[in-house]
Amino acid sequence: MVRRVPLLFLMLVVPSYVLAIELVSNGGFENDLPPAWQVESVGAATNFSRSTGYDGDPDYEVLVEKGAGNGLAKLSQTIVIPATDVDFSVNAQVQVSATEGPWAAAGVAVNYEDHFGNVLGTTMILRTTSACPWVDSDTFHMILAPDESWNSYGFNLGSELANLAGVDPLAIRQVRISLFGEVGGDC
Ligand SMILES: [Ca+2]
Repeated sequence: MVRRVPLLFLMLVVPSYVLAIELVSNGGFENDLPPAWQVESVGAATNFSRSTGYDGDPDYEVLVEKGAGNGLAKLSQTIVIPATDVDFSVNAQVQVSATEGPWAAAGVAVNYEDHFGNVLGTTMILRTTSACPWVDSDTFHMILAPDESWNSYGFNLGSELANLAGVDPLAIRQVRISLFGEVGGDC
């Protein structure tokens, strides 16, 4: 069972500016992961690697991977946003598999947080195996990656919040962007 999330680059930009301001630090992973990216590992068989070879271009990508056994691999960054009218975009290749019994999920998560860092809601771009118990709610919205190829994903945070009726947009002060692979179900 391997959950892989290679990422080419990740951007959060203020669209109303003539020259978009990129809010993500080291969003192209051209530099070492810390200090901009926080590494979190729970359980066995986690892997975080930078390489130029995960796709065909000469630039770096990052791989976040969680193998067999309950737990998660997560690479995240908290970003203060000036408003919710912010465009989020990411190039990612998301792969999941599981043997009978356990479940797996992998992808990119955006947590909407208040100024204390409390999580008000979450949007995920992800793939899951069939036994994954996660379901949409008024504070949790899943966007399913259509296949396991490199794809570009993106949304405007303000528009996406229409899918999260339980989140007060005016309370959002920061977002935490995570690349994650997670395994559950006691495999
Ligand atoms: Ca490359």
